[in-house]
Parts: sequence; C-alpha cells; structure tokens
Amino acid sequence: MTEPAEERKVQTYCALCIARCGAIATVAGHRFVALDPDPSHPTGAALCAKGRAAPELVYSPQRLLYPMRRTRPKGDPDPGWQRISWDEALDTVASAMRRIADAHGPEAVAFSLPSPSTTAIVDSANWIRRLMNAFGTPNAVGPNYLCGWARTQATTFTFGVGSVHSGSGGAMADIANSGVLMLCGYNPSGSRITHATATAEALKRGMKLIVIDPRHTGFANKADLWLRVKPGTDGALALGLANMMIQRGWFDRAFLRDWSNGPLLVRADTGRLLTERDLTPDGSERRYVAWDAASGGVVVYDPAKGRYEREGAAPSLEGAWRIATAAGEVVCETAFSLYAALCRRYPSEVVAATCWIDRDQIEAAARLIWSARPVSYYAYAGQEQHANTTQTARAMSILYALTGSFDLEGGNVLFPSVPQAMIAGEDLPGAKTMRPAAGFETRPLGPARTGTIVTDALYDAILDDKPYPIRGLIGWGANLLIGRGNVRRGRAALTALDFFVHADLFLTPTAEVADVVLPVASAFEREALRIGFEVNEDAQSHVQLRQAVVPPRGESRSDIEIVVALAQRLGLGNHFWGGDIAAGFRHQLAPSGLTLEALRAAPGGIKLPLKTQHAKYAQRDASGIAAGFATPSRKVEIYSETLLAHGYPPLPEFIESGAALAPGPELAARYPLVLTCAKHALFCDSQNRALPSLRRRVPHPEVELHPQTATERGIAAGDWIAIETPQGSIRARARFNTSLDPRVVSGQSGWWQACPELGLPGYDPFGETGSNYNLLVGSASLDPVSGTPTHRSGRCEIRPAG
Ligand SMILES: Nc1nc2c(c(=O)[nH]1)N[C@H]1C(S)=C(S)[C@@H](COP(=O)(O)OP(=O)(O)OC[C@H]3O[C@@H](n4cnc5c(=O)[nH]c(N)nc54)[C@H](O)[C@@H]3O)O[C@H]1N2
Ligand SMILES: Nc1nc2c(c(=O)[nH]1)N[C@H]1C(S)=C(S)[C@@H](COP(=O)(O)OP(=O)(O)OC[C@H]3O[C@@H](n4cnc5c(=O)[nH]c(N)nc54)[C@H](O)[C@@H]3O)O[C@H]1N2
Ligand code: SF4
Ligand SMILES: [Mo]
Repeated sequence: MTEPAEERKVQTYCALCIARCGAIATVAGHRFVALDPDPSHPTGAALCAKGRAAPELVYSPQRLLYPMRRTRPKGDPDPGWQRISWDEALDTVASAMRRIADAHGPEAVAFSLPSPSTTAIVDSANWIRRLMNAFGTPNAVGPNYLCGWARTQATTFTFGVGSVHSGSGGAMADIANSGVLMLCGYNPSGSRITHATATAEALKRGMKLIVIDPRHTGFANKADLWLRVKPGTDGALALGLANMMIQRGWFDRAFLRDWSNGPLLVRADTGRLLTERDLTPDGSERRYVAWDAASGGVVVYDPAKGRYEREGAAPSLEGAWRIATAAGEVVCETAFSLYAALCRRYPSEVVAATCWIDRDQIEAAARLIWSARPVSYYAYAGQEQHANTTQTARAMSILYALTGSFDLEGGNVLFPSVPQAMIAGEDLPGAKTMRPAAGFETRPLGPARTGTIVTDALYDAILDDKPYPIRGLIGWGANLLIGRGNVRRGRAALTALDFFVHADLFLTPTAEVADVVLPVASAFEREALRIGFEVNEDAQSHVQLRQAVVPPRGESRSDIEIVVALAQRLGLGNHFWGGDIAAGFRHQLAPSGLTLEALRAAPGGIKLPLKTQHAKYAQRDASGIAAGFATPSRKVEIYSETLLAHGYPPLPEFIESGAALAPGPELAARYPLVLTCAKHALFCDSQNRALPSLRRRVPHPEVELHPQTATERGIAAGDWIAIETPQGSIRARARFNTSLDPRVVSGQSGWWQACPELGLPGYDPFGETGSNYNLLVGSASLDPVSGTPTHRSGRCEIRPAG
C-alpha cells in the first residue's frame, strides 16, 4: 500500500471568470486535487462547477505543454506542429514583430486578448498593454464591444463614468442595500456567482427584483416582475418605463433639475444647446442657457463652475420658449422636455407591441422602480450584443437617472479603490506617438478611441489594408474564430497574416492557424496580484497576491513571463523593470503602502479598509464648486451633444436591432424567428468542453425553443436541428423551454472542443454540420457607435437536421 499523499491547503482565488471567487486549493503531494470556497474571503461564499473542475483544467490531457511551430502551409489540414525551444519561439516572435514594424510601422502588429470576464487574462492584461505601449501599437482586438462597451463606455455619455461596472472605475450595483434591483439581460446565477449570492441574500431581507430577460432564467422565479422582452428591444422598453414614470410623476425632479442637463435649452433649429454666445456676441460658447422660473427670463449656466449665474435661480426642467438671440428669436425647449417627448412615443401599447411584454407589466414595473428606491441595476450581455446597444445603454442609464439613486447607498455606487500605480504604460514614449487604432476613423467614439478594436476592423486592415495594413498578430488566448461573427472572413484574414503567434492553454481553432503557439500556464500555476474584488466596499478593500498552487505543467509559462521575455528581446526591457516581475508588482503596490513581502506572508489577502462616500457629485471644493459629473456639462447628460456632434442621436432613439437582417417580406417570411443566445453556466464561452465533469452534464450543443415552435416544424425534444440565418447554418439539439415566446429561439456559442475521455466529439468550427453559432452572425447590421453586431437579435428559421 502506498502512503496517502500529504495534503496541503493553499488560500487562493479562482480567476477563471469575472466572479473571482475566494477559494482554498487542496494539494495532495504535488498534485492539485480540489478547489473549495473560502468563506473568509469577501468573494468566497461559493464556487461554481467550473471552479470545482479547476484540477481537471490544470491536468487536461489536451493542454499545450511546449512551444510549437507550424511546418506545413496554412490551410493544410495538418499544420505539422513541431516542438521548439522557448528561445527559438521567442526569437521568432520578436524578429517577426520587428520586421513587420520596420516595413509597415508598429501599428501593423495587432494584439488580441480574450475577455477578462471569462478568462484569467486580467492577471496580465495590463502587462500586455504595457508591451503594446512600449512597442507602439494601439491595436488590441478584444471582445469589449460585445459585453463591456455598453456598461462601461456607452453609459459614460450619460454619467461621465460607467454606471454598471466597477472594474473600469465605474459604478457597481450596491445590492446589499438596494430597495429594488434590476437585472437587465444579466443572469448572475450562471455568470457571476458573487452577485447571485448577494442577490439571494438581499431577497431574504425583502429587496424587490425586476428581471428583464427573454428567458426565464436564474432569478426570474424569485423576481417580483419578469419582463420577457423580445430580444433587441430593451431600448424601447426603457423608454416606455421612463414614459410611465414621467407621466405619473414618479421621478426625482430635484435631482434632475440640480444635477442633470435636463433644464438646459435646446435650439429647435439646430438641435444644439443654446449658448451664451447665441444670446450675445461676446458671450461664451461653452456656457449654456436655461429658463429661470424665479426671474421669468434666461439664466446662464457655467459648466466650469457647475452653477447657474444667478443667485436663487430656479431653472425650469420642462417647457418651451421663444428666446431672443443676437440673430433673432429662436424656439427652444428644455433637454428634459425633448426626452419626455421621445418617451411619449412609447406608451404601454407601443411597448407591448414592440417588446412583446404584457401592457400591465409596464406600469407595475415603473411603480416598483419608483416606490422601492434606492434602485440599482446591472445590464450585461443580454443588452450588449445588439446593433442598437449604445442607445439601449443610454436609454437604460437615463431611466436610471430618473430614480436619483446614482451613487446613493443601495444604488449604483462608485466604490473606493485601494490606491495603486498603473502599469499599462500609457506614459511610455511609444504610447505618445501611436497612430489611432484601426476603426477609429469610421467610429471615432467607439471602442477604438480607447485602443480596443473590433474584429471587423482587424479583418479589414489585414485583407484590405484599411485604414492601414496589419500584418502581425500576437494572440493571448482570444478565440476569434469561435467567439466573433464573420467566421470565414476571419479565417481568411488570420491565414493571410505575415506572422501570427498565439499563446493559450489549448490548441483552439484560432490557434490552429498560427505560425507559432506558446503554452500558457493556468491561473493555478502562476502568481498574480489582485487589488480589489469589485462587488462591494469590503471586496474592494481586499488585496491578494495569488500564489501558484502547483508549478506550471510542461514548459508552460505565465503571460507576464512571456511579455517580459519578449520585451527584453525587443530591446524594451528597460520599460519592464529590467525583466524583474516582482519589481513591477512593487511599483504597482507602492501607493497602497503594502509590500510584496506582507502579501506573500498572507496568501489569503490583506484588507486595507476603505470607506465609501456617497453622492460624491455633490461634494464641493474650497471655492464651493461641486464635483458634478465628468461630462462636458458637468451634469448627468440626458441630452448628449457629444453624440450629436458625431452625427448620432443626442437622445436615446430606438431602432430595433436585427430588424434589418431580413429586410423585405420575402426574407422576413423565410427567417420568421428571433435568434438570441446565452452563456452556459457550466462553460466559459468557448472553453471547458474537454473537462469530463462538466461535459458529462451537457454532452452536445443545444438550442432552446418553445414546444409549439418545434411541433409546427416536426421537431421533437432532443432532435438535431439546423438553425439557418441569412449568414449561415449550423446544427444543435432541440431543448424545449416553455418559458420562451414561441417566436424566439436561444442558442449557445462556444462549441468546438472534443472530450476524448467521454468519447464525445468536437464540432467543425467552419461547416454546416458543426455548431459554431457565430457562423450565423455577420456584419449586415452594426451599432453605429461601437460596431457591435447582432449576436442576440438575429433572424432565423429552424428545421429538422435530416
Ligand atoms: N454568439 C455569441 N458569441 C459571443 C458571445 C455570446 O454570448 N454569443 N459572447 C461574447 C463575449 S461576451 C465574449 S467576452 C467573447 C469571449 O470570447 P473570448 O474572449 O475569446 O473567450 P473564450 O471563447 O472563452 O476563449 C478564451 C481563450 O483564452 C484562453 N485562456 C484562458 N485563460 C487564459 C490566460 O490566462 N492566458 C491566455 N493567454 N489565454 C487564456 C482559453 O484557453 C481560451 O482559448 O465571446 C463573444 N462571442
Ligand atoms: N458560466 C459562465 N459565466 C460567465 C461566462 C460564461 O461563458 N459562462 N462569460 C463571462 C462573460 S465574457 C460575460 S460577458 C458575462 C455575461 O454574463 P450575462 O450577461 O449574465 O450572460 P448571459 O447569460 O449570456 O446573458 C444574460 C441574459 O441575457 C438574456 N438575453 C438574451 N437576449 C436578450 C435581450 O435581447 N435582452 C435582454 N434583456 N436579455 C437578453 C439571456 O437569456 C441571458 O439570460 O458572463 C461571464 N461569466
Ligand atoms: S464563478 Fe466559478 S469559474 Fe467563476 S471565479 Fe467563481 S468558481 Fe471560478
Ligand atoms: Mo464577455
């Protein structure tokens, strides 16, 4: 008999998805055998099945263990992978980067990153960005436009800061103290267990809950109201709810008057805000005008000081006036009145017809939102993956402004953060001379503005040299050919690159077209520094240096080690603390006062207690100027001149997402169903299908549909069916879901990987017999601001797969 291996417990956290759950790893001998919750950790109440399957991920026989290079031409079914040394691999990558930069400029080398919400890339994303900044390329291909843009960026047009997600310095739903929570296209039970725990706790103490989702998921059965919205119409729903609240007087008038640009006058002739310059030639173009009910005349508003220029002014929130300007009389109306007029176009009967929601539910929801304040909300992938996501996010954020709950206890709160030094290298010389990112010229307010490019922009730059050539791609996991639309064009583009290296744990279909693949250590085999765990004040106070639970398998290395090794070969090591990663961590930690040694000695993390202050917009400086909001008007912007200046509607006008995909009666009849999708609780996007404990529970890709929809087409539960859109066709197995509207079907993305241990197949990423959902998605309909396509509002037909 062999001795039982000695067991050791390691305090850690699971980094596999956005929840980042505090956890305890068990190591028996040298083997990582179990991951369990760590209730002493602020995010450690529970783990999901994926977290519990972490040892299977680490020891998967499909892991990449050595650097490899292709020996056969791209397009050949057999890449002829040949094992090479790290030195050879890194030399090859560095020399290709230099060669391409010499020929075309550093921007011709793009980087791709997977989502920090579905991978552990957040450990290293800032280091990767630092390498980009040091090298001089702005082009990071990421999924931001599919699940972060609306939450973190589109809402900044309203609040000057993202109103839905603290990871980017924005606000976060303070669920523990909310009176009512709105989950808008967000299913935390499947996708962020920490929020699921918080929601369950809050429901116990009586918090109200509104779920906006086409599917009866997660908390829908615990919700006071479940609004079964037609996919892609959340914007109309938000306008309809706002209309009801305004009609009934269920809104925070004082907040809007004092803290929004609602009272500012808009010229009927130009749609621009009336300025002091309009009134008098020596007035400022940067000062605006409102109607002062106290004096019965106009009053000037100065954004620089955040105040009206007359003591005791009482700006009117609603109304229209003829205003005398230097060039004659102009009709002007308040921004709020214009918004209210837009909302009036969405009475309950219009919302019911547009969104397929019961009329009575609109009033009930509006009443609940108002009566159960403070309100918090979280909008996520269900509202993001549409061709109208920017205006939907605007409509939701303005609806939210009506409640006056922003940054109040129980609202969406700007929680404090432990101070840290940035390491993304925005200050490096290379960052200052960079060209704008690809796609910036066509969508200047979109993701490219902050250096994140959409896949269409990548493919245009590779295949058409637009706006300039991209010839190299340094991939850090992003599984572009499974997780993005336009799959075939994507494959053509990646194949056409001069050089493509991909660093990953597995040989994905995207990695398959690379020239070189690099094996990455999993989160459990590497160290990482985490400053703040986002979801509340306590979690934000927590700083943790995650230790490696076990050493890296094979020759795999952490992304940070790869970054640093590449930097040194590129002659950029001086920007990376001479290659000393610990020195980088120390730099990052310095403002916090914490040392690396202290963190090493406390593997479960250290708390630096933070104190949340609320309503920070109202705090005044020494000269009495209120902080306000970081928008051009220093107010919550109901009316966005920034959007207007770029040719977009300044108010959140609704255009249905996906309606353009089957234009004309003939196509509409051919594709009568609305196609949406959702994440699987057991898999992170395109990952995990090879892990037996998870795959056993979901052996095959599924598509949910109403039994009536199935019967009409001769489909039985469990049948393989074909899903067809104007873009393509795939197969999945029918799963009946009586909660769906019979006109809606809901698929799954991410299927490609086999599970040999269970004898379960992989799926062809590029063919009709496979199940790559994104073969169904193209670029026929895109959000004009962000370029987001219709992953969740396509038009389709289904039939037995024969
Ligand atoms: N139809 C449809 N399409 C979608 C979505 C959808 O809901 N429906 N969701 C969209 C969304 S929201 C997102 S975020 C994207 C997700 O798309 P991606 O961001 O590409 O994420 P995954 O598909 O999970 O693939 C992540 C890859 O990164 C690797 N990886 C994991 N951890 C690390 C690490 O630490 N370092 C490195 N180098 N690699 C790592 C994994 O092995 C895996 O191959 O998909 C988008 N596409
Ligand atoms: N288990 C697991 N967790 C994950 C991930 C994963 O793949 N698996 N991925 C991570 C990533 S990258 C992300 S972005 C997050 C996403 O987290 P979530 O946003 O919660 O992800 P989903 O479950 O895809 O979408 C939420 C809900 O949107 C609904 N929905 C679909 N269409 C619409 C619509 O038009 N309107 C509305 N209102 N709702 C709609 C779906 O039915 C679903 O219940 O999860 C992260 N966490
Ligand atoms: S929800 Fe699951 S996968 Fe995500 S961090 Fe927690 S345990 Fe890991
Ligand atoms: Mo995502």
